[in-house]
Amino acid sequence: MEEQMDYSMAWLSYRKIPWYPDREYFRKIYVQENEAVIHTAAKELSRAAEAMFDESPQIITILKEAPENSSAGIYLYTDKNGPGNGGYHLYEEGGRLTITAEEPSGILYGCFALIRKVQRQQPLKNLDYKEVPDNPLRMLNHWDNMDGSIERGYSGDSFFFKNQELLINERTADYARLVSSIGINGVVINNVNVKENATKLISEDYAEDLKQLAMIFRNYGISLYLSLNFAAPMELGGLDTADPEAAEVRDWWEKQMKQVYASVPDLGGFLVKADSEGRPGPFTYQRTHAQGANMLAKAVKPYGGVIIWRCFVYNCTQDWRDRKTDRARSAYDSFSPLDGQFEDNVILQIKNGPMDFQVREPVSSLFGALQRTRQILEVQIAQEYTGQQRHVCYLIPEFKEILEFHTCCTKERDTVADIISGRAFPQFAGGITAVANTGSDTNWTGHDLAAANWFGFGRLAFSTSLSAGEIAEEWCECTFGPDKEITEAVCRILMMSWPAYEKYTSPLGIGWMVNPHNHYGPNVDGYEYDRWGTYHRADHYGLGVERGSKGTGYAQTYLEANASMYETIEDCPEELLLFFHYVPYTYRLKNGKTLIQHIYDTHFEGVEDVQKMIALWNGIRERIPEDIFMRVSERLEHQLEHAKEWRDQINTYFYRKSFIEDEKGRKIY
Ligand code: GCV
Repeated sequence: MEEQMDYSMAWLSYRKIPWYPDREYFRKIYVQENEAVIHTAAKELSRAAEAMFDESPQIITILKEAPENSSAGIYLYTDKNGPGNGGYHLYEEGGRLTITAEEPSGILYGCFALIRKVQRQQPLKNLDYKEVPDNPLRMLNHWDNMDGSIERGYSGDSFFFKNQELLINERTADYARLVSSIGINGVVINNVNVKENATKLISEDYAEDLKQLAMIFRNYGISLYLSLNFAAPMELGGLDTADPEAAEVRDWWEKQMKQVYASVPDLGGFLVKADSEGRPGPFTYQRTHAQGANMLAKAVKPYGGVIIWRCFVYNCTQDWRDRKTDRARSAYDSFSPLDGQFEDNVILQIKNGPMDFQVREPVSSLFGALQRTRQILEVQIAQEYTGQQRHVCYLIPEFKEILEFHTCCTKERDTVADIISGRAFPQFAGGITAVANTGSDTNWTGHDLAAANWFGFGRLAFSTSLSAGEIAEEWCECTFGPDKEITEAVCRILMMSWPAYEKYTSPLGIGWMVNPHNHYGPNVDGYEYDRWGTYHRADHYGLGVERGSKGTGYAQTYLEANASMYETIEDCPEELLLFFHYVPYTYRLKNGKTLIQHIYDTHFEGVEDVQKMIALWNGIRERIPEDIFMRVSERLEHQLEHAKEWRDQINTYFYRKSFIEDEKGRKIY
């Protein structure tokens, strides 16, 4: 590698650009007065210019827009006719680079877009580029606990909490820089499982810290959100009920919210996991989710806050013998009857699939079923079930498929992206969130290539029409510089990684087959006789869960034509075959292979794909900083061994169940 660099700022680790013809613009930055976020933007531009070409721009305050005949430089100002909702217009004309937007946050995003172009050494002359975010809310959900641990965290400890205190330091500011650079505008800092001290985050005890944190976020256009304990009136307030219809409970929340918003007037709102996996909720009082959410929504409404209510609700004490109860149905059954009953500041947060972030799931049937309710799509970049940031698994192609899924809820504009953005039902816009994959590791994400998921999620949330390949390239060039060989190799690794992971783990949408609790590594029957509703139902003849009308009926929760498509085995997309149907091992897939042969073949192929990824990575050894090269290499080696373990356990399991030989006579144990 040509230079010693500090990579601790991920894609914002600016490298020197020895010769860049367009550096001229960066001598002067004209900034509109009185806008903190615009000043942040100018600061970011100078930081980048200093790091990349030793240019220290002069920052000049202007009253409003650029005066006629003004000199060369970069001009940042709001314009009521500019793109709104965080959008921006970035253009070059006569030696002046201008970024205008209706809102200051738009200017900030425009500056980061400009920085990305410089990092990629793209020409700026005659540039004319507009971008408006597709999703109003672009959020990260951290599952950080106040003792410093992170639920499903794979890159060190929390940088938000330690020993029951909030941590506010340089890393907080670095985090704000990183996430705003990719367009994130809302961050939930604590775990949705709100217990013990986290319940007190809304009390006076943490008011001062939250105020400080919110200020750091605010300067970067980010709103702070907290996860809430539905039973706080009891656990914190000493009441003997948390019944949402009880007057004393309502009063308690109103008082509490008044106090919280007095310290952080622009607090975005609250995320609530209720009646799920042991967390308290309205069911205890025979109230509905709508009653629970609306009560909280009324308490935050005077301050412009929102209540984000999770739909991850299911029976986690199921009997594995019971074939009627279907966890997949649960969110739909609980929430679709409540469509239209929520206050306008309630947003339902729906996991992408009906189960739980498996490598392959159908899109949740709640998307499409809900037509009078605001919705947020929840995905997970913390790789809980996709290799835990020890395997490379670039998830943006998966998120693209989810966003592009046609729910059939309207004639046009019926995709998940259309619904959450508000294009399908304009009154009911929401957004997208990801369970975050960051921690205290110097490189933020443990696996250096996992940063592509972090970056990619933000970029995709902002512009859902970007392709996974474009995002991968952008991330790669911002991180490693515009080096063709690196970009080609790394992008190939990224783009083949999700399909590879899918090949060597559980087949055709059935999911699970992991070790219980830690969710890492193969264990085909790990969840088969357990209470979690996560079964594969394999026997001597076949496997899969019958979810058509002769089974649990989950397929029928989709709108037509999707319901028929999933119902009919011949029409069901093959990657989801075992999710929707029990299928004999001898069933022939469209390519003529039997199901069992498909299982064997994909498992061998998955391992070969990891070998190819290793070869690609080794091929760029000289061009990648040594420490990054080594970190990724070690993980790839582990991934290879682990993929073999997956391959052998899965193949052996199904060979022993079916007694059917591999046509190619490979080693199965
Ligand atoms: C935060 C899964 C995870 C839990 C997580 C839960 C949720 O069950 O394994 O760790 O809890 O999802 O999304 O609430």
